[in-house]
Amino acid sequence: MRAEQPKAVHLADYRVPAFLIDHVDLRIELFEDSAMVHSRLQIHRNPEDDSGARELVLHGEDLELVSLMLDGRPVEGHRVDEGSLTVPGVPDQFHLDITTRIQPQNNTRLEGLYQSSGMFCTQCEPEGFRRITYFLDRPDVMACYRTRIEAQQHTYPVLLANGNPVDWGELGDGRHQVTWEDPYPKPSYLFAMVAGDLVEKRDEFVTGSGRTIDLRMYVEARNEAKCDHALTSLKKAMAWDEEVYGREYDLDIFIVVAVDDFNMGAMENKGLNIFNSSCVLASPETATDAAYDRIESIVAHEYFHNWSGNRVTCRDWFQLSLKEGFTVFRDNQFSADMGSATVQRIDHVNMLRTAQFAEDAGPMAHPVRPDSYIEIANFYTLTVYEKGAEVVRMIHTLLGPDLFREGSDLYFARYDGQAVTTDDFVRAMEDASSRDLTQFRRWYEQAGTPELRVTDQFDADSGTYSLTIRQSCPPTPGQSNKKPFHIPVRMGLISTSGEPLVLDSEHNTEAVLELMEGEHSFHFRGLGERPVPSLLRGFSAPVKLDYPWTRDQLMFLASHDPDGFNRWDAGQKLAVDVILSIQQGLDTEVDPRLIEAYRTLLTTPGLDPAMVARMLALPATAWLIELTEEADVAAIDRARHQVEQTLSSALREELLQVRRDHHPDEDYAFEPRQVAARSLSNSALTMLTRIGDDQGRNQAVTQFGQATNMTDRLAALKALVDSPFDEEREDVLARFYDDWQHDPQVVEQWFAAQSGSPWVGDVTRVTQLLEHPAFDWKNPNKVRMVVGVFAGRNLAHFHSPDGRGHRFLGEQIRRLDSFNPQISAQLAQPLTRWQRYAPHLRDSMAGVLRELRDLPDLSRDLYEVVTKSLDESG
Ligand code: B3K
Ligand code: ZN
Repeated sequence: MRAEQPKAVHLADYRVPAFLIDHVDLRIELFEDSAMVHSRLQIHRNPEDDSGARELVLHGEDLELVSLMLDGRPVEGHRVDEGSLTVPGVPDQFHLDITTRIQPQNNTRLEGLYQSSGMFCTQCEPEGFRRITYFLDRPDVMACYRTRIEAQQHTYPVLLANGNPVDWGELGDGRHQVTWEDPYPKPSYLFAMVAGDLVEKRDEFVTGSGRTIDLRMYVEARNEAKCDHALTSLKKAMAWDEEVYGREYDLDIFIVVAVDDFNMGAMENKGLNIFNSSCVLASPETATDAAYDRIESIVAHEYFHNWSGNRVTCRDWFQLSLKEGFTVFRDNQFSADMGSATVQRIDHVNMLRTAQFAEDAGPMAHPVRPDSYIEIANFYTLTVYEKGAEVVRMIHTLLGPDLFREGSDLYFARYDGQAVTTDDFVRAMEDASSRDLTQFRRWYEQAGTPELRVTDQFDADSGTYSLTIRQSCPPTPGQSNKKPFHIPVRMGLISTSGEPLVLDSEHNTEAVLELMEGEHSFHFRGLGERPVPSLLRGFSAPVKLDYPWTRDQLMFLASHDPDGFNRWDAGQKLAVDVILSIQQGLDTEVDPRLIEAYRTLLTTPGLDPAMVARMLALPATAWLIELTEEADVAAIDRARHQVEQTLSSALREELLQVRRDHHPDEDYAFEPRQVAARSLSNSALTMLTRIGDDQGRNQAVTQFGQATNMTDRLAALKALVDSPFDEEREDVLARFYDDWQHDPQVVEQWFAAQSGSPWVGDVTRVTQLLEHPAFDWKNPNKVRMVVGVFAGRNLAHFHSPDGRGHRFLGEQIRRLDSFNPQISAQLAQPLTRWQRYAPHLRDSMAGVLRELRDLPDLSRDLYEVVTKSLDESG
């Protein structure tokens, strides 16, 4: 057990800062064994603070204080504690000169300034700047930065920081300097610098007002051919943000840097976005369609932060969703506009429902705007990001696109250059639309996924159809009673012949019902027959919806609902029902209606192949677990497997036909038509190899050998790995590694193909992967691809009844916690929902959590996850 229990920080304790910093002048000297950071701060007392503080308290962690001067004179009586530097008796306005020594070379936490593949880079959000120098490291302290970087010219020819370069030159001794100035005030978490031997790729973008922006990407020389897609995505995002939100870029230069060792996907530092290599580098030979898609949306996400996050930022970290929820919503809208909006929505909701709902029902559940935290790094969660985005989407649904745009214009105009709250965002939306969102604010305050129970009645005499909707929300930690939410339910009614029915006197066939109370009834008149309801179209609210559709009705909706998302959802509901009925012993065979529904899907001409591929995919095991009490993972997995095998065998001919009809043999392009065809064709291939089909095997082997792009090559590899063809499996795995061992992003995929494999990814195989020469404990991507994928996606092996999978994860978390606590805390996430599982799994998961809790040197990050999961932190 840790000697000292870390303390929680509470939103209710927020106070304005006692001091503000107007200007920061940094001189950073980089050496091989350390870095010297000279910081000159221009500080004044905050007129809004009434605490009368006489001391200045700056944040700082793991710093060596070398010198401290106030207005040019050495400071006396200052105190250095763990986490802070206190300067007593300061005047109302002064300069502070601070020199600290840090050791980026030994920084394994990857927070602050660190080294990755021989280059220096930074990650300051949320609290990394305090690991570079002493500072008021909180987002409501916004300053203008001038940054001078000095280093050996030969080893570090490229020196970058935020803003525009204003001065550069040689310093003697083979050293040089570049000075950057950022004219926009920003919080310290947006500070960034990079130094390295990098190649530059240039492009440009002309803004709506006619300014030419210099776009630059800096990567290691070996990655030079992998920059085009990110630059293209960036230009699309810049044009889109002007068109849809009226937001133009504000500096003359926009820089993107790729770094191999990075704790998350990317970071929106002002003018200098830093990316995890796997989220920015792509070429057709090395990256899949899924990676192209992810890169496009992450590049856009980070770019969009320039307004939603940087120009208008968060007052404190409880407001994180102010920038993240809004920016995820914006990148979702962008992706929808770049390809198929329905497919994009399906993929997004699938993830939300599987993973965010689980978080919201577990011991770490927290509101979109949390009330307290022990370690803020643990709150970059699906709730803050994805549910936060759904909350913004609901505002968009309630206001409609035009008023929403007026609201966002008002928000940016009113709060430009300020650090504000989610409440300010909602107020701007209210003021622009004259709508009252008082009750709607509960979405930010109450955790948990609301549940809607829907019943209906049809009165044939009057032709009136009535829907009654009751809402409730289960208790979550610290919140036992929930008040009703304001919920928009988009819906329609369909006649038995498949026609959309008119709902009102204005002849609308779709409506948004607004729920405000615990129970509501809605009446639709003038109907000749009982309709089939299509509810929660496009997933208009992040809720669970319960309506007793029959299997026949679901089949009907899967082919007739005018809403594409609901067609997919009806198919999923049908498949869930079939799988869980088998698992619970209510059925022994697969319902032939499911097979026929799939056959129709595969043989109906003119359907979007991407949509067909989504509809063919059975509900994920994780989602089935979510829908089951006391989940017996092995039993769920067996039932799912039975359904998968039955469908694939029954549809063999149709699947082979799909392979003939849908495989593009033109040069690779990342464009919706080709992506859709590849996704359907490769889904068919996987289904064929899973049942041990010889033709499937031959096609997979040929495709593996002849593919000219990574989408097809990796699909063939995975199809063979997850198949009964032992010989081919090991052969293609060995060949793939031989061919691609020089490319870390491809090797990551090779690891994941095994650690995530339901066929071979058991603890023995995953342990071997950890010992593989290409595995590197210090590289978060490798750790995530082996340990994270095993525990997060390979559920049958992770939850093996003997508890080996759980113990394996515990060991790796323990090992990682000593040098990268953000990653160890992230990896612990699959253990947190132990209470949902069958008793034997529950005990073994809780056992691992207890062992972690009892470690003497547990990090604060992991401490919070483990104690909250065991419900002990109070
Ligand atoms: N804002 C960063 C996330 C930082 C996470 C720090 N642990 C990336 C993003 O959401 O755009
Ligand atoms: Zn973000």
